[in-house]
Amino acid sequence: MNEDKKNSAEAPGLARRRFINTAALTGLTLGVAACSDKKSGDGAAPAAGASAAAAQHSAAANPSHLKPGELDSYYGLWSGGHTGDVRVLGLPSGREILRIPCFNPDALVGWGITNESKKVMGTKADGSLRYTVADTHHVHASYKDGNYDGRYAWVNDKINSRIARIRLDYFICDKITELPNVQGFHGIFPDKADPVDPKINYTTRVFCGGEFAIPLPNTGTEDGSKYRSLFSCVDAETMDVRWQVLIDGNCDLVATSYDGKLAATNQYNTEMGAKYEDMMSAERDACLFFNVARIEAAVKAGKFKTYGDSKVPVVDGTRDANKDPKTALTAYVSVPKNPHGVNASPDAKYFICAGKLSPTATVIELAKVLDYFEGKLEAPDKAIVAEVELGLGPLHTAFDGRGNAYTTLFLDSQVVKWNVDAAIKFHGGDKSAKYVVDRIDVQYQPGHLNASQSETRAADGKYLAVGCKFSKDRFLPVGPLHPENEQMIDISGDKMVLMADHPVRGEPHDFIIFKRDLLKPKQVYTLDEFPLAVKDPKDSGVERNGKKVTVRLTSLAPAFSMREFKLKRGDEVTLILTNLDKVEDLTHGFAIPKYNVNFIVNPQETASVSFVADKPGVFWCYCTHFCHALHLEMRTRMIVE
Ligand code: CUK
Ligand code: CUA
Ligand code: CA
Repeated sequence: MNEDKKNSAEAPGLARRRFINTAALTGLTLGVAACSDKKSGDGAAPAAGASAAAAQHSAAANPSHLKPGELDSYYGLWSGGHTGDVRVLGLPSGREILRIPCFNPDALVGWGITNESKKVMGTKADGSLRYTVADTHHVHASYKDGNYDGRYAWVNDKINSRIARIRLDYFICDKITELPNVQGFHGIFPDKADPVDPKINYTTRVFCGGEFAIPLPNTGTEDGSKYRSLFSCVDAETMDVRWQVLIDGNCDLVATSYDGKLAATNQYNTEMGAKYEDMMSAERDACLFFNVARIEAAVKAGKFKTYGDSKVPVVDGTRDANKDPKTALTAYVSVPKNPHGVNASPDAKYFICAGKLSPTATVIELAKVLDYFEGKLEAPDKAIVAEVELGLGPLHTAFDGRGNAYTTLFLDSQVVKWNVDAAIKFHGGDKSAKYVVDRIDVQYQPGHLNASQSETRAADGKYLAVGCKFSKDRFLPVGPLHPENEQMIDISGDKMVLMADHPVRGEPHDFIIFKRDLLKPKQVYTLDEFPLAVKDPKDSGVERNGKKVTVRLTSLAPAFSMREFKLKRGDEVTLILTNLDKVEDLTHGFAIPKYNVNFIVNPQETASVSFVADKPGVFWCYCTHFCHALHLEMRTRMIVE
């Protein structure tokens, strides 16, 4: 792999634009060397990669170099992968500003330690956390009028099929829902409008794709032909699962239309294979469209089943049950071999599926899909308006709002910029239409990419971030585990220009980038947000009810409201701490030695912990978050008699 990639980085160009043949895919991991010699006919294919290094921004004019004290102009929300969190970056600098713990415990804030966070995360009967592993891939935010409205973001947990919601006023996870009868919950996308009610021009649903088929209900059958995947709809406000659709094949990523009428998932396993050879045996898979209004009408009409313990209505979206387009809930548009990624263009007209094992991207016109559902188009495949070659291993696509698409080529280690209208012309027979506009080498093996505002009607074509899965030689070596390389590219001109490399802690997948003025974050909580708030230091104290003891405390730099508090061995203690400091950035911590307790309270925040006082002694509870010149002196004694 090293040699291949080195060679290809040094000598990019036409020779590398090749088909992947199926036989070669056994060595898929970066199997560039195994490709056939056939050249792609992508019409233009300028060998622009070679000039990329030369064209890098000079340091002086590089927009990613902010002066000290200068603020970024964009927020980026990044998934954290199997760290289970969401990261907030400032762009174009690429500086990481915050990690928002969601599914996994987090030592900085005490996520998974406090009762409040445990309630969000979910606990077992004994009060311990239900899960402490997760895998976040896709972050998307709530919409209004085709742009982000700054209310929420959602992220998936692929391991345990959970969806988490993040409040974008406080940048905290406030709800987590586990999807029933689903494994490998992967793609996620909020809707942007209601399919029926024009007054609802904002997000009310979040769609979730189940990637791994399982028996329904999951009884441990070995017979893979009985396994099924479900596509789920979660209520954006209540976070309840509204309905699910039984489908043929699997779900991967998810996209939604701007009119709210359509959701779609790309399918790489239409074969419903249990082994990868089977999953790649068909020449074409699909992009599966859901008619949201019809599904909800079917649920209302009681045309559903339920599986196992779940009460969630499941409608039938299989091919056999949906042959009549005029009543169909679903439409399967065929897409070449194991597509990965489905992305909605900012002009609201197209969904684009990348081929992954095919060097192509498929452009599907949404108006035609709607025509199909009205019986005005013979077959779902007639909605395909372009299928063009881009290069090896196309995965994800972003947009600049000027008619251009940017697709990652995993195997080629490139981003290709291509013009959607020109691709449609080329596909329509105009072989003079040059749809490939530019290519740039990236370092290395890009997965997701996204451009500023790309997933909104307000795509602004300024910056493109590329999530390179391998960084290899781009940073100082730190042993066998490499960071990933999030690269920043300026896409404001005709040519893409590499601005910066950023090492990021593994293992992000997807991200969104949007203008900073779309968010109005609050920096101080209000006491009333917390039912347990200790609003006055005078309310501090130890309240005993048999063995159950409640300790109420406040913090105000540089002291806690009690200098010491007394407990008896065996007490079942709940300790509630309210931070009465109102100053922005004045956070306190609270650690109890030998009791495995540490958490923080932000200004005007209340948090609580519960534990059994099973170890006698004197325990210096101290402030762990630097707050004041007397931070080290900020302590209280817990005396367990
Ligand atoms: S998937 Cu990771 S690179 Cu989970 Cu969005 Cu395509
Ligand atoms: Cu309070 Cu440090
Ligand atoms: Ca397949």
